[in-house]
Amino acid sequence: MATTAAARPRPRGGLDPGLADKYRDWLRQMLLIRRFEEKAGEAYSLGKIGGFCHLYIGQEAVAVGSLAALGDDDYITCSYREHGHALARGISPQTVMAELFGKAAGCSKGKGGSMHLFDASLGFLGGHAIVGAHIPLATGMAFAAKYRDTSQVAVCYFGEAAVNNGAFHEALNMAALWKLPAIYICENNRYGMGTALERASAIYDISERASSYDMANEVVDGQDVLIMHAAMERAVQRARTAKIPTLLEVRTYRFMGHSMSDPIHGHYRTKEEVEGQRKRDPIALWSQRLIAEGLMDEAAIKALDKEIIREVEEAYQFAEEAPDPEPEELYRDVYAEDGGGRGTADTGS
Ligand SMILES: Cc1ncc(C[n+]2csc(CCOP(=O)(O)OP(=O)(O)O)c2C)c(N)n1
Ligand SMILES: [Mg+2]
Repeated sequence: MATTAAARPRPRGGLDPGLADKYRDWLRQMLLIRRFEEKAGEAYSLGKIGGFCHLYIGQEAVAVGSLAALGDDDYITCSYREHGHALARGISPQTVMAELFGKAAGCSKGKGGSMHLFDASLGFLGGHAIVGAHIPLATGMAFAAKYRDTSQVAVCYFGEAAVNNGAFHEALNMAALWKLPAIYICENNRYGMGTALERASAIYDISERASSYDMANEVVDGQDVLIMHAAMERAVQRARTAKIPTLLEVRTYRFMGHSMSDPIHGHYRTKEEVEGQRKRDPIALWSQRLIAEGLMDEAAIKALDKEIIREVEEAYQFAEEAPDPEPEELYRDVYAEDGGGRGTADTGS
């Protein structure tokens, strides 16, 4: 019988050489997110992007490590800081950039913008701007999967400020009670806008909140893509086979301001703190690991980076030249017109 990647024994403390391509791809994806975000930040400063724009720089290993453990049919829902998740899920840089520019070729037809990226064909069901409001939606997606008796799982990404929102508790209670295949990923980057976690939450360890619902939980180092991936594989296994939910508290850090209109540290954190955290840059950590394990060398990483910068440049050009949506587009997608598409209930009509 062939040995699966998950079952193959790994050398102690080392990476599995049989997964070298996958490991290199994680670096490619993290670099793509980083370069894309830098370009988006530049475009925002030039006035090419309207509305809000929240960068994910510093948190790349969370989206890349976790999404790599999912299957094509699974559901994903995110907060407004979701460019990285969209790219890691496979929405093209062109259509994400075009969406930020409000163009018709954007993944939400230019009507969603930075905070509402969407691609139902990939199970990517937003991009949500209201803090915590998408957590019950993910619970509903997990319920749908169980009700239809599929093996899908529903994954929900949100920030640590969302756990003080009633919707979080209602959604987790239901998921635990009904044993739903849901994975709640709290990206704890320590701040909700400019409010430190300890100023807003009565307890520091967010993972402990799962105990209220007798839910499986883990604290995960979100700067290490391999650790993130392993924790997510365990959560996916629990959801798919045992049909039980998990709360992952992922400790990470945002290197930029809350949104493009905010300074990097402001009054709520010091320059020294940000500089200290930058020493655990997930891309640098993973690059060093690949070099140490002999899976890549510096020249190969530089070449990969160059290729990605070119790819992002092309996405930018594409978005610049793409046409605006037609005015009639305003009236489309307001109400569902039929029961087609993945995840839409069969109304029997
Ligand atoms: C219900 C609600 N209240 C307030 C806001 C304003 N707001 C936008 S982002 C944010 C902070 C959220 O922080 P966190 O959940 O930790 O996510 P992060 O921005 O750190 O990724 C707030 C309060 C909102 N969008 N929705
Ligand atoms: Mg936060």
